[in-house]
This record gives sequence, C-alpha cells and structure tokens, in this order.
Amino acid sequence: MNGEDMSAALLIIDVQNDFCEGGALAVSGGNAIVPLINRMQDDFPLVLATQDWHPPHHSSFAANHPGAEPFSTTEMPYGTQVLWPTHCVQGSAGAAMHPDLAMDRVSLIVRKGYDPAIDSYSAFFENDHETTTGLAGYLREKGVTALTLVGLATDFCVAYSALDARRLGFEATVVSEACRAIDLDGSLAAMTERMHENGVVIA
Ligand code: VGL
Ligand code: ZN
Repeated sequence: MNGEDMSAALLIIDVQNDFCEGGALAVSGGNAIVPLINRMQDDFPLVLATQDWHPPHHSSFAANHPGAEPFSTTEMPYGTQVLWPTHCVQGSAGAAMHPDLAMDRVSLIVRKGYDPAIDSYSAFFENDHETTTGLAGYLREKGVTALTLVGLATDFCVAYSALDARRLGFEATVVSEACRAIDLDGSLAAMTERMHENGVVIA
C-alpha cells in the first residue's frame, strides 16, 4: 500500500480485556486476533481504534434491569436491546485495551457507549442510528475513503460499524480472520448477510 496515500484506514474495534479470554463478555478466540491486527497496522497509513466505555449504571447491563438474565432482550425507545453482562466499565481493567495490542500508531480512540440511556455498537452512531460519535467527520477531514475493520465482535460492533461506514459512503472491508463473533441466536449469519447486502467486502 502506498505510504503517502491517506485514503485507507484500519479501524480496530473494541479489542479490550472484557471481550478477550477471561473477560466479562469474552468472545471465543478474541486473544488470537491481536498479533494479526498488530501486523496489519504496517499496511495502513492511518490506524484508529474504538473502546467500549460504559458507566456502571449503563442501561445495556442486565444487572441494571431487576430480574433480567444476561443475553435476554428488552425494548428501549430506540429499539430492541440485548442485555449484556456488565462489561467495559469506564476506567476498569476490563475496559482497557488488550495489553498486547500495539497502540503506538493509533491516532484516534473513539469511545462509545458512555451515555447511560443508549448503547452504541457502531463506531459512527449510537444505537438510535442518529447520535453521531464524530468519526465520519474525522475520516473525511483526513481524506479517508476506504476502511478496513477488524476486532470484536464480528456480529455486533464490527458489523454495525461496517454497515454505518457503507451508509456514510465509505468503502468497507471486514477481515474475518482478524475478528471473532459472539454469535447470539444466529447473529453472525444474520449480520454477515446484512453486510453482504450493503456492499461490505468480507475478506
Ligand atoms: C459489543 C456487546 C456489547 C461489541 C459491545 O464490541 O461487539 N458487544 N458491547
Ligand atoms: Zn458494550
């Protein structure tokens, strides 16, 4: 890849301790993608990351809905919401990036999910699909037109970010060997189909 060309960026999604082995919402094989993501960074002039970053009283946590089991769903004003185990609490060890993830070349970390009332899977919009994180403006000002997405989890934050990237007019490629899925009730197949339908390249 041309080192002068800033049009391609690598977007590393939520490679945080809570999504890796031993974490509160561990994604099977999450650790295994870290060396691959570290190597991939060399191929991109711009590297960005997201960090799931919830207050303790976040409404996506089952623990904040008396009687609700983790991985059940509830209706929120913005639609159906999965109730997750408590994870990625602001400032906790679980919310930190995986210690082996190379961060030196990461120029921007987008934190998301900090509004207690709304979850945010996508790097671009919260789950109301309206409240922006500001990432699209950053990428446009940098002249980025094509995004490569890697990280956790394929069927949630990676997929929603890739779909929003397409909706905003960016090219989007998801490198599946550098991602791992939660796969809740067929979510991986469903989100893979949605990504295909919307022009996300799955490599
Ligand atoms: C994620 C569930 C809850 C993700 C974040 O990073 O895919 N999934 N919060
Ligand atoms: Zn979360």
